[in-house]
Amino acid sequence: GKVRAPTHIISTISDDRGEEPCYAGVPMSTIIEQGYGVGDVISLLWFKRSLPRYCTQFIEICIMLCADHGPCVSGAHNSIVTARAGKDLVSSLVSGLLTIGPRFGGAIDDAARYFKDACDRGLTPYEFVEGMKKKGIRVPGIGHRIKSRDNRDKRVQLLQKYAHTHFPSVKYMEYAVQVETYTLSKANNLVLNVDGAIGSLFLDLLSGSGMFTKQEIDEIVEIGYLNGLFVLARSIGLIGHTFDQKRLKQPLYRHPWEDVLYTK
Ligand code: Q5B
Repeated sequence: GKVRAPTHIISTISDDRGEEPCYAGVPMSTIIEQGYGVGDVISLLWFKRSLPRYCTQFIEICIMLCADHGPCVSGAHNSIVTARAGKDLVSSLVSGLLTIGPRFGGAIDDAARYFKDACDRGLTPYEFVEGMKKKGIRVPGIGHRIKSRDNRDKRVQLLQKYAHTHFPSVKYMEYAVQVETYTLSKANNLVLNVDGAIGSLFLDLLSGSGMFTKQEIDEIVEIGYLNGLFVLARSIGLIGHTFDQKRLKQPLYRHPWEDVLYTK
């Protein structure tokens, strides 16, 4: 019989060996001719399946809403400083990307993990938030530096409005809103932020679409796919900031002495 040489890599998402590349078995000509969008491509390459249009549109909305949030946020600041140090596009981009983490943009997976666990276990917002406090963990997806009860994040409102109109269920998002109601009773800026909105709504997408088994949802949440949405989206803005600095021929950045507290 045939002897199969051992392979060093297993790959299940794409194949470039035939006449045309395929994403999760779908040929490139179908993707282009059938008018697939970026949301469809993400569905194929990340989730290995075609998702209904309302889901792929939700993914695209997340990408558009998170593409940039001005020059002052951690990621853009790093990219700007790096570009002004004369570094290339990739260096400026990754310097910004490396700030994405538990405090900035990278709280989506943990928000999904904690909201899912708390909601599935039937914890009241009080039990959940106070339990987190006892463990010394800030609730991922809650809190913002500039957004507050009186200055709501429009992105969160847009995501919620879309889900209310198109999702069959918004159980997890409603739980996150109940958590927000409780945290807002503690401090004005403890709003449901964009990470928390995406984390909770993606749980609703996964469980309400009927496209994923319970086991698959648990695996997605455990592995942590969702910060990928912010990383992908914000790359668009970070690249923009890099080009902007180069176009403006900005000099080397040096932080002003007056803005540093020198102390012993
Ligand atoms: N406290 C975001 O903190 C921030 C609490 C909390 C319980 C919380 C903080 C936080 C969880 C991580 C998260 C995503 C660091 C944020 C994003 C994208 C972005 C960014 C942009 C974009 C802000 C003051 C008091 C303290 C704290 C308590 C704060 N957060 N308690 N749960 N979650 N959130 N990140 O304002 O008693 O005085 O010690 O870590 O979801 O990144 O636009 O900038 O698109 O680019 O600096 O929108 O909330 O507040 O650290 O001075 O805390 O509130 O324990 O209490 P702040 P702090 P106490 S969206």
